[in-house]
Amino acid sequence: MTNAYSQAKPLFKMRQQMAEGTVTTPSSKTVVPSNDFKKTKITGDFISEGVAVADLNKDGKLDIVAGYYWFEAPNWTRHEMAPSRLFDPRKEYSNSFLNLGMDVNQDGWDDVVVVDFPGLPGFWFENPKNQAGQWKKHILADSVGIANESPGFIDIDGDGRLDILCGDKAKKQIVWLKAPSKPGETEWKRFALSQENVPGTEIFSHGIGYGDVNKDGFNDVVIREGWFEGTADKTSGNWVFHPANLGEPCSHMQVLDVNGDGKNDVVSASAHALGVWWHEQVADEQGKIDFKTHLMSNTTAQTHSSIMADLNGDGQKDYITGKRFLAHHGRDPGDSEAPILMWFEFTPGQAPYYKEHVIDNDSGAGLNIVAQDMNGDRKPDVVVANKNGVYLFENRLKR
Ligand SMILES: [Ca+2]
Ligand SMILES: [Ca+2]
Ligand SMILES: [Ca+2]
Ligand SMILES: [Ca+2]
Repeated sequence: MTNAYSQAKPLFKMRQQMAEGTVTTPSSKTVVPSNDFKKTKITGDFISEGVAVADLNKDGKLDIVAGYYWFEAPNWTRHEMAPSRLFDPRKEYSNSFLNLGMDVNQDGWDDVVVVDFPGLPGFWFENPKNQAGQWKKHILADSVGIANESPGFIDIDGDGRLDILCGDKAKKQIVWLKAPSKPGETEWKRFALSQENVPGTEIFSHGIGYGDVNKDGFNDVVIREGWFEGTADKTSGNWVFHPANLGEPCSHMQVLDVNGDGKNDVVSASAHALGVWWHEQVADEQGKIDFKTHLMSNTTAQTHSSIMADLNGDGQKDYITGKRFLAHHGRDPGDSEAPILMWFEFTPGQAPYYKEHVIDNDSGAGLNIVAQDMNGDRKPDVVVANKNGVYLFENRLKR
């Protein structure tokens, strides 16, 4: 699909040399977990590579959702929303790539949004309000085939409701699916940001994000081939594309000012090869926005999801990523290595700009990660689901 694997070879070679002691670089890191997180194995079954949290039975406790299943807090009793099965992590994909918990129809009961295999329409399961039986499945807007492998759950129009930022594989357009905004509404509406036939919209595209690149007050869309300049109108379909080099195929792209120079940079992680990078915003000779890529980490490969959350309570959002365990069933470089879950602590304006911490080395991450307070201590906890199972990590970091 891409030449990501060939691009990754020099990095693997470098790490091999590091292991042999012939090369040392500052990016060489220990992979011993920090013990700052309490791990709970919800299940070792492969049921989903997406995960969500929501209070599905309205008992005041957040439950964990993974695909067609949910696990009831506090004992994580498994329930099925609709008929499904366990999948074989070495042979197949599941029917659930990314998940989101939200009250879609605003009836007071949290529902579950599921992004299916890339290119297929997403759907949501309507909460049956503690009644027995299957959850009703609703297809998301206009059967848009969600092309990008890391669509974003982002509030695009600022109405307080999370929407979905993605590529539409049919029209090859950057679009967003607006969450229903009125109680009782069930339809998600498709709005185009870019024109048709733009980069980053092919099926299996890797890398998309949202943030204000040029600091004009409007968020822009970043893809690895460049950025679409945002305007006040989120329905115009004419956001201008500016080509720029934002590195290799990647998962969710995070827009933040890493080096504290007032210009927003982009952090990305390789979806199927090796590398976590920050792309420093610079100006080229004509004064146009360009990016200079810096390697942050080569601790683990297949970092197929990321999320930002302030884990240590210092007021700065941290970057969380992990290895997509058996991403392609064991055919990728580094697949036999430990499935690591990790976070990066940013200290803008000071060197070093980031510090790497390992949360765990036998879980990894799937296609999306949840960072949310699960136990009421006001610190974000981390929840993941992938071919290795479903895991909760309770945050015990000291402030
Ligand atoms: Ca609902
Ligand atoms: Ca919204
Ligand atoms: Ca902007
Ligand atoms: Ca910067």
